[in-house]
Amino acid sequence: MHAFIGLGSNLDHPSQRLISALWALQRLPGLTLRQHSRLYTSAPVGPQDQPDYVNAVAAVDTSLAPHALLHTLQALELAAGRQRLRHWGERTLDLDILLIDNRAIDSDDLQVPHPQMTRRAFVLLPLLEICPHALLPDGTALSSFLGQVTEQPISPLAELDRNALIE
Ligand code: PH2
Ligand code: MG
Ligand code: MG
Repeated sequence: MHAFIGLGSNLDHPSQRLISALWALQRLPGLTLRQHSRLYTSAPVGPQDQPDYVNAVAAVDTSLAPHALLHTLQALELAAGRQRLRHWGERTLDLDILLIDNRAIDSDDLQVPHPQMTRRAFVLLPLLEICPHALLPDGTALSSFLGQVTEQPISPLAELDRNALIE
């Protein structure tokens, strides 16, 4: 199974959080980190009285079933001291499953593709950086949504080269 995972943080050294999370993904049994985007910084979507975010997207191969992958990512969020302070609010680490192969999953705790992904520059830009021709399960090119997120400012951070952490 091939999956894309969105990473985000805006608390407690966000860039370091994301780099640590990429290392943690790399070490997970049953999962291989194939690619990761650069780190991007962007203004918060949602409440504006919170710090800017750092975001990235990782491409992984995994033998974990979708819900096992979800629970594994939730365990990594908890290990990073994750607290959900408020909806769309600040967090130390957010790991979202964006795409899994060309599957559509709609269960109570897991929706794939991620329902918000086509509306968020901080997901689309890093994902398209590592996979410019990525498609939704219905065949729509993700690049076709770029025009709708141009008002969301986002810029790559210089410190981390693409795939710097791939072994
Ligand atoms: N995550 C949120 C709410 N708002 N804004 C940006 N720029 N990046 C995020 O990752 C983000 C957000 C809650 O998950
Ligand atoms: Mg999340
Ligand atoms: Mg999220």
